[in-house]
Amino acid sequence: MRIDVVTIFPEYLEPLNVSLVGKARTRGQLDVRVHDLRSFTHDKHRTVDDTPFGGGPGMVMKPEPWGEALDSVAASGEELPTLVVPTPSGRPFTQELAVELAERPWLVFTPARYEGIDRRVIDEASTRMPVEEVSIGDYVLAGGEAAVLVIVEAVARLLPGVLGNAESHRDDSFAPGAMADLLEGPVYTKPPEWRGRTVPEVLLSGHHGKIARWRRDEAFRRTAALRPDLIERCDPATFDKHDRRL
Ligand code: 6GU
Repeated sequence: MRIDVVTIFPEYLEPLNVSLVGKARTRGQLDVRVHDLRSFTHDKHRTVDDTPFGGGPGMVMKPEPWGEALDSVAASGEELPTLVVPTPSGRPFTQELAVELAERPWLVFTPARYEGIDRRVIDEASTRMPVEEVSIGDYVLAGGEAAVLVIVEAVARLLPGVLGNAESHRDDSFAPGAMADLLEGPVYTKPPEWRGRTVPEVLLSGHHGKIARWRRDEAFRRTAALRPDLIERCDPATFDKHDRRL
């Protein structure tokens, strides 16, 4: 997969060199290119913002640098990229959207600062390429760069061969399957006793059926306590008799 990011803070994207995403890049599974929006300005001060028409607080990002940046980046590949516009007024970012984005060959991110980008940039881009405006949650960030890091990490780990163990995302909270829509329960490793605290017996029993049942119960209990909305949203047919007793 190819990922381009256009930003006024290229250094904010440095974490893309680290850990899972960094490794995917050095392995050639991910081609990440970060561009400085200011390199698409032509004035001495490399201006990217201006006062909003209609008044109001803050500044709005000017259309011209974004237009040039998107023309240049979009023309640099074989196919059409999907434009991902991080904004608190976007479509909520979920595992489902992460899976959708992971299926695209090429994503271009346009994280904004200030009060956002002149609307015409997104409107004009959508005449030429698919556009997803995406929010990572109901809170306001000072800029979209942190959202890009979140989205890229969630997408990259879904790419074929990026996670060490292909089974690793099977039981993820929010992954489809038997644990669908349940939060993951607790996990344990050695030693079996630590500071007087022991690992639940069943996990040491080697009884795979009982272990699966226990994990599902823990997931169910945790979800009911922390995210009752996820249980409400479930198809009742996904619950068995044992769940109903919890
Ligand atoms: Cl994607 N951007 C900004 N600036 N704030 C956000 C967001 C994105 N998602 C939630 N809050």
